[in-house]
Amino acid sequence: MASEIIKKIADYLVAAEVEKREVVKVTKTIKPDLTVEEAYKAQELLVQKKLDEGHRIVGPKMGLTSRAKWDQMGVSEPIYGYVFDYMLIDNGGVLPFSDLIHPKAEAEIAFLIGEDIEGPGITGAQVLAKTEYVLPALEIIDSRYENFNFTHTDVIADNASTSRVVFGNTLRKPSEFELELVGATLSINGQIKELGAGAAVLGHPANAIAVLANMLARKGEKIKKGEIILSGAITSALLLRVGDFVSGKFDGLGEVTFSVG
Ligand code: 0L1
Ligand code: MG
Repeated sequence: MASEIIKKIADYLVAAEVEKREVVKVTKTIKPDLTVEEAYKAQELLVQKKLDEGHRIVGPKMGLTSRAKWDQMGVSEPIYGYVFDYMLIDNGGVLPFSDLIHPKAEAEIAFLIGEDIEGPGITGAQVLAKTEYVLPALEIIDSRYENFNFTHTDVIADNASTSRVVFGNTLRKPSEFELELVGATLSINGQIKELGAGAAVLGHPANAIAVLANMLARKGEKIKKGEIILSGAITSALLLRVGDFVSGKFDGLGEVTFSVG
């Protein structure tokens, strides 16, 4: 049973998303000593609220999957959140800026899961064996906190800044690739602004999905067949502005684009 304060945190963050306004971080306002366990409990309540409203989970997503982000945040573990159906934007479509607060885009490889994956002890190789397809994606993160100013536990409670996702149209078998070597560029208005390779994500994007399976196992949950899971950012996130045309190009996986309207 969640405590009143955990419910208050979930309500605070849902309201910020719905009202499209940034808020001061939870650890400065509601609970300075928010633990990782409490933060995931608040995230669970937030997720349940969305399910109760009739939204459907597309899949979990991984965040903070690069060493650079860990060093920046002073942590050594990735985090997860959930992508919902209302967050999807068609490849080539328009992201209405007025729906969000201060969106940023990052390039990621997504995994379409072919069989349930149940931790603990899952490895990247096991994830690859149970992955039906991989596909390119652009994630749009939109922290509900002012100036993206948060701690590790704040961002967990805020559903890992999850906001919108554009999936590419090319589905490929993971066996066709060395995913750690897949290069990606992230361009705005035709200019490459960021680039990287799959290895930026815990050495191999499948490792991030393995970590997710092992984290979910701690609460008796598993990755489910049919889920499409973002494995974490290959590039840094770029702040978006109205009028931007955003393109992510992935070696062998194709291009994903959207415009900011
Ligand atoms: O998807 C992500 O890696 C975002 C994790 C949260 C950190 C951020 O909002 O920058
Ligand atoms: Mg991400």
